[in-house]
Amino acid sequence: MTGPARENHREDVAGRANVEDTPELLAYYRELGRLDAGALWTVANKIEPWEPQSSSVPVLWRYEDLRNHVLRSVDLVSPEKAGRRVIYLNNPGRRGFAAAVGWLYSGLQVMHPGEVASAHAHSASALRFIMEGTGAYTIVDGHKMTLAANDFVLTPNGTWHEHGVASGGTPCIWQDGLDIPLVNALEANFYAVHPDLRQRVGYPVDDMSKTWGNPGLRPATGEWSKGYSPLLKYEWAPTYEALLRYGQSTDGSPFDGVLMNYVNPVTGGPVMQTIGASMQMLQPDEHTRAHRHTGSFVYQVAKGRGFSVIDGKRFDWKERDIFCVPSWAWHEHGNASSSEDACLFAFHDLPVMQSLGLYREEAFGDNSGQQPRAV
Ligand code: GTQ
Repeated sequence: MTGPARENHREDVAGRANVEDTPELLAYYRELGRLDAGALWTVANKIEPWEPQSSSVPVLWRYEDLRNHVLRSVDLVSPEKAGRRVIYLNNPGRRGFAAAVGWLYSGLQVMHPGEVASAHAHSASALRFIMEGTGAYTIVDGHKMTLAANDFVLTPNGTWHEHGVASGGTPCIWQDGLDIPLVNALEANFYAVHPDLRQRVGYPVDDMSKTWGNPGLRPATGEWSKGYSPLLKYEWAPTYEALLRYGQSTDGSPFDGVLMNYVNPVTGGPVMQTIGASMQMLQPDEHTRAHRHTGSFVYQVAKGRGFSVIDGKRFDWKERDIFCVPSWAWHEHGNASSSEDACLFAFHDLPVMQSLGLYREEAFGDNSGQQPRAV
C-alpha cells in the first residue's frame, strides 16, 4: 500500500537512486544541462515511481455552483464567436492541460433554441451526456440524433460533428467529455472546420439507433468496421430499464453495484478506441467496498443522491453533480437514500489502459471501506 512509510524509505532501498550532491557533482549536472542532457540518477525515483502517482486531485463540481455561470456565458459570447460555448472543468492538479482528471477533458456546453455550433472534426474522441433542456440534437457524419436528458451520444475521432437546439426547444446544457489532453500528450491532434460550416443531414433522423440499437439483434446486411460504435446514441429509458432488469438478477459488483458498460454492438467492446463509458445503479442504502485501479474516471450523477469516498475524503453528491476519481485512487460509493436507487454515469480511459496492457486493479484489503474524513 502507498503511504508515508514507503515514501520515507524510498531513497534507502537497494537498487534505487541514492546519490548525495557534492560540489563536483552539481557542477557536472550543470555541464550536462548545458548539453541538453542529464544524469538519470537525479530523476530516476521521480520518473519511475513504485506505483502510479496521479497529479490529479479528487474534485466534486456541484451543479448548483456552476449552472448560473454556464447560463451566463449565453449573454457573454455567441457560439459563432466562441466556436464551442463551453465552461471546462479544470482539475487543480492538472492546470495547463485543461484536464478534468488525468488525460481527460470535460466541460459544460450551453445552447439556446435556434443556435448551432458549426461543424468540425478533430483527432480527439468526444461524447455528450445531456443534463437539461429539450430540442438538443447532434449531427455526426450526416446522421442526426435527437437528444433528451440522460441520453449519451458519441462524436468519435475524425467525424464531422455539430450541435444545436431546435427553435421549438428550451435552453439545453450538456456535459462534453473528450480525450483532448491525451491526444495532445501524444502530439497527434488535428482539427478541421467543415468547409460549409454545416453538414447536410444524409439519413433519416436517428437512423443509427433504429439500425443498431435493437437488443440481441443485428441487421442482416449491416457492415461496420470502423473503430467506434455505430450506435452513436444511447438513450436513458432503455439504459435505466436494463439496469433495473439486471438488478433483479444480481447484487452486482461489490465495488460498483449494478454496473453496465455502454458497448459497440458489433464488437461488444468499448464505444470508442480511447474512451469507455458506463452507467451504474446503487441500490437504496447500498455502500460499496473500496478498490483502486489504473485509469481516470469522470462521473456525473444521473439520478439520486449519495456520496463517494475518494482517497479518504468524502464527497456528497446529488443529481447533475460531476466528480472525478484519479488513476489509482481508492474509491467507494454510497447511496444516501433508503428508498430510491442512485445512478452514476461515467466515462474513462480504460480502453487505453487495457489495450496498452496497463490495467491494474486492487481491492482495499478485507476492510469494509476506507475511513472517511468529514468535509
Ligand atoms: O463539441 O467537439 O467541450 O471540440 C471542447 C472541444 C466540445 C466539441 C468541447 C470540442 C467540443
